[in-house]
Amino acid sequence: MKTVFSPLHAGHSGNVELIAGAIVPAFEKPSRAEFIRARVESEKLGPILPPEIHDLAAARKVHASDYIDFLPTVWPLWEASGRSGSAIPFTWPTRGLRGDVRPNGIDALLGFYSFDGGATFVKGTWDAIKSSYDVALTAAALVKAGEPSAFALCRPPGHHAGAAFMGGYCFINNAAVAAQWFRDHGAGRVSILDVDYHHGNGTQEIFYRRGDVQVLNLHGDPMTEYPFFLGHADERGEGDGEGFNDNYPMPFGTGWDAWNASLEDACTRLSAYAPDVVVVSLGVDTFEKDPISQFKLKTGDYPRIGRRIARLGLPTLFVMEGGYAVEEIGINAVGVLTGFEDR
Ligand code: OKP
Ligand code: ZN
Repeated sequence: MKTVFSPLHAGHSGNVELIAGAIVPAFEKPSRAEFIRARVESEKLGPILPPEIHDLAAARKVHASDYIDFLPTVWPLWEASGRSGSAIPFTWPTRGLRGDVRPNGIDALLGFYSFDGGATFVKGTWDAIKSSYDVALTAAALVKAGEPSAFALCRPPGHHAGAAFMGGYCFINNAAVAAQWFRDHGAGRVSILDVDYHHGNGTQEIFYRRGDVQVLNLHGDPMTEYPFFLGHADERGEGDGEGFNDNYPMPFGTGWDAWNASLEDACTRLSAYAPDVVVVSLGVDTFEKDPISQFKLKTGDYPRIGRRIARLGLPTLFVMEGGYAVEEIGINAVGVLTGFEDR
């Protein structure tokens, strides 16, 4: 399997986040991608290719154009206002406030275009976002050209980013961009299978009213887990999208047997939908030792996930999302991919 990877992710570094009442270095950090890249090499998964550079047209097909225009301006606006450190949103237009009026100034705009304080900018962040997008599109093109599968080693991740908002370490929704790109290049139907520990609220929002992209999500129950405000089982899609969104919320402590039962059900629904291509939002924060997650999957479970996905018998694009047990995420992510290849 070919991997697409860009070293530009590394400029998105030194960010901080607010967690449990403390400001700490962000868990989403460059070493994550480096551990995965190193494991791709040591396991001889296949060649590692640089991304082709794309314009932002494909991003504008799933995101609001004004949101995409905003992202590269964040750091310049932040610096122009005399700031340093990390640019972090802190005020949101929640219930009772005006979410329909776009205000001025960097603090207002950061809040207007986010749902939490988890997507933060440093100087190299936009170049990293853009490289992650280029990685996803380049890997998608490999699958369209006939590769049975490809691995987009994206960083930063994407599945929390919605049509017009960032959050949860995510800016451009790489999996959604890729799914839309497949639709625009000959695929009649696309399925997105999101196995990250956290609900892919952005992906769900983007496709919620569409029947041409099926979205299946396995994740920690939002009653107790981030992102808290989406990801319940009764969210089944609306209008043309009714019946094409499926959520599998699971409790803290979920291990392989229960998780696998959800995967099996999702795969059954996916096969019934009979898409032309599958996009896997590949998070490995379901791992028992993940520092911010509460599932109990073990290293040996990840190849089994890959094998089950391979049994779908469909062209498959893997798009990297989360996973924070830094030492092991390379082993677990690449374990899914070698499992897919049954080796
Ligand atoms: C991204 B992905 C906020 C703390 C909450 C956010 C987790 C984002 C996970 N500062 N943590 O789905 O792995
Ligand atoms: Zn996650």
